[in-house]
Amino acid sequence: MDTHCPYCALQCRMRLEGTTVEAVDGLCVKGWTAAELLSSPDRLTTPLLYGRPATWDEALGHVAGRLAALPPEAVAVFGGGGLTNEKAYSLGKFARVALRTPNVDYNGRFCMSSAAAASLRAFGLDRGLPFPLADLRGADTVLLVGANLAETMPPVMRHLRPESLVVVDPRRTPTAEAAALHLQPAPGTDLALANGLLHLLIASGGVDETYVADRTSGFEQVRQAVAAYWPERVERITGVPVAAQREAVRLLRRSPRAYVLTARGAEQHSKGTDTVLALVNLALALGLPGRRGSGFGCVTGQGNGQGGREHGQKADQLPGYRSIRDPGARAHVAAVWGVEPDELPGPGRSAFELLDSLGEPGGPRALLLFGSNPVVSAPHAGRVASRLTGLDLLVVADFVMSETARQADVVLPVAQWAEEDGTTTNLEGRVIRRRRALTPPPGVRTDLEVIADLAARLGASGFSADPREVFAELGRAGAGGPADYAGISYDRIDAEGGVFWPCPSADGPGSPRMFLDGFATPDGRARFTVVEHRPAAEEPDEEFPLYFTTGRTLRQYQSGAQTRRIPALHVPGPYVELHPGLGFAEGDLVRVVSRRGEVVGRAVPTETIRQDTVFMPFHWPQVNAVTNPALDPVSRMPEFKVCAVRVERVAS
Ligand SMILES: Nc1nc2c(c(=O)[nH]1)N[C@H]1C(S)=C(S)[C@@H](COP(=O)(O)OP(=O)(O)OC[C@H]3O[C@@H](n4cnc5c(=O)[nH]c(N)nc54)[C@H](O)[C@@H]3O)O[C@H]1N2
Ligand SMILES: Nc1nc2c(c(=O)[nH]1)N[C@H]1C(S)=C(S)[C@@H](COP(=O)(O)OP(=O)(O)OC[C@H]3O[C@@H](n4cnc5c(=O)[nH]c(N)nc54)[C@H](O)[C@@H]3O)O[C@H]1N2
Ligand SMILES: [Mo]
Repeated sequence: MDTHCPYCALQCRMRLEGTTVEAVDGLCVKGWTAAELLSSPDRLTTPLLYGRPATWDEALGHVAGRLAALPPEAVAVFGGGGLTNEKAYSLGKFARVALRTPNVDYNGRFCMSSAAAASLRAFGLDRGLPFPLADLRGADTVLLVGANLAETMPPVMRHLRPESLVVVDPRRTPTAEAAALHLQPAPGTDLALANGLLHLLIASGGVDETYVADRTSGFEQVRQAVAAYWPERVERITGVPVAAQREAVRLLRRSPRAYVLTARGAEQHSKGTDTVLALVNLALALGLPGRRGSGFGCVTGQGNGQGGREHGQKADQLPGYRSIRDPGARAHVAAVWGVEPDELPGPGRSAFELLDSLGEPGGPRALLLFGSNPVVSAPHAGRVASRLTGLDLLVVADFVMSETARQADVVLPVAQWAEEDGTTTNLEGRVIRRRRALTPPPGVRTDLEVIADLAARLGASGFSADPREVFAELGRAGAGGPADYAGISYDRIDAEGGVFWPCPSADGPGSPRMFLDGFATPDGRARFTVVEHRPAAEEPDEEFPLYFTTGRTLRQYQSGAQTRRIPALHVPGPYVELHPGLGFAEGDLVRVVSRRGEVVGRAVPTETIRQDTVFMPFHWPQVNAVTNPALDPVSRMPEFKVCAVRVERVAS
């Protein structure tokens, strides 16, 4: 059976023979071992009600009874970017129609919201990569800002020619190691660096003036603003030497075909949206977006990180990537759902704000959680864990006992990727099929079955558990919106090997390359935006003298709920990458302390990191005890990538 890997947004094709994985075109070690969790002894197969095994009828009856007794605003739903399009759509509809609550958001807020906000502002539309991934192969230069693709999406590396790569990362990662040029700024200073590169580009006469005049607006103000980012000042802010700044601009200037790409290193900041906009400014001045063979893009993260942000599991969104504030969108979607537009709730709280309000006065008293493990992955996780204990009812649907499921009153055992049908939308905007290769173990239900059953118990009709039916409905609900799937069907995906959205008509083509004839803004022009450097919400000081930044390592995935259970992926952790100059030895146990919490880990001294910065992959509990939930004002993205810490030796 041909399907796709359950992990990241690359969604590599794979073939399953029983539970044996065969690669179709190259997989990383996580993909090779993905099927091991299908038959793991850790697998949940029975609903749990306050810790004891229960029947589905008991468990769902209990949940429905408790939910029905609460006012709508007292109930919240939290989803995930790993859920299929069908699940993301059903979950948003369930919140608005069956529960009538505005309180629905998802972990994508932690992932790609800053990039999405910036793309919407600059291009009028957000599709992570507005071009096929394989286009990167033809590039003369790719500026990769805050992305460690050699570990987070290894198969992408075959599309990136080393001599074309310029990597911006506070660590000399395997990706930076493979690059022609590595710029190593202090965490939280990419915005100043981007403004500085634009300053140098302008000074060297490298702006594509024809493109700027024909296809953009707002350049004059940006030209004036970046005049203040002369290279010596940028070196003082970022630590990137003037010569390296000049070299980056030289490489970009002499490249007929170039790309600027961002990922979480640039985006997970309280100024993430502005940082992405600064990089968009640079790309626009070079004339890259919307030109064949060049472009700007954000490398989306989760398995359905793209589709997960389009179908209405976001607090401010209806299906088709429409705003829940837009009266036209409300009327259209309400008609598909068979309700009155006034019955649809308005926008709700963003992910961290939602989690932080749980059990608080005026906040929700019940939470339904599908596809996320926030006890490990949310910022200031200690506070989130204690908010969960203040709830009257916590319901978690998962296939393993995650750290969050452990705190739940009701745990619902659901099917895994290889046991269900559905679609995901990969990082290039290509809608693809996830196919059922195996029957779920007895006692296990699909997420769609759980949602449909609960909706029926709450008296709401029109919730199907059949993925094909849900996909067709999703196409109708999103028709006419920016992410238009109306012309896509399962059969068409099979016939064409995936279809790129927007695809409004069954007879018309999909859209692999966007913006070639114009941007999605009202005047068809891309917008420059004036953005200024500002410090991180928390900068190092005497008490907490080091930058703390977080991210990923090759063999573990996200909160680790899945990959920590696969023996072949074992990584001894948590661990702390730090510079040998700090005086710790390999294997020392160290405590990383911030104003919010602390975590103990194994020291891994390495020359590849800046001396003022320590790094931890976040795949283990407690790492997020340390991080800062300062939010970006536009995207509400938390500042996972920078806060201030001190590091102490733990007496062994
Ligand atoms: N192995 C593995 N692969 C994954 C995942 C996983 O958990 N494990 N998760 C998937 C998901 S959901 C996502 S979102 C993607 C994420 O993919 P990436 O964005 O590539 O991953 P991260 O490691 O979070 O961050 C990338 C780099 O940002 C750097 N960084 C930290 N602070 C800054 C800064 O201020 N500026 C700059 N320029 N860089 C900084 C870090 O050193 C790190 O090397 O990966 C996907 N793939
Ligand atoms: N410090 C720090 N924290 C971070 C980040 C960082 O860089 N640094 N990155 C952030 C980012 S980019 C992300 S995406 C988040 C991710 O963090 P989480 O939202 O916690 O994501 P996962 O660990 O993938 O959690 C998914 C959970 O749902 C289960 N699951 C998987 N698929 C399904 C499904 O189809 N249905 C159901 N019901 N359950 C399913 C899994 O078993 C697992 O328990 O973490 C964020 N947290
Ligand atoms: Mo992510």
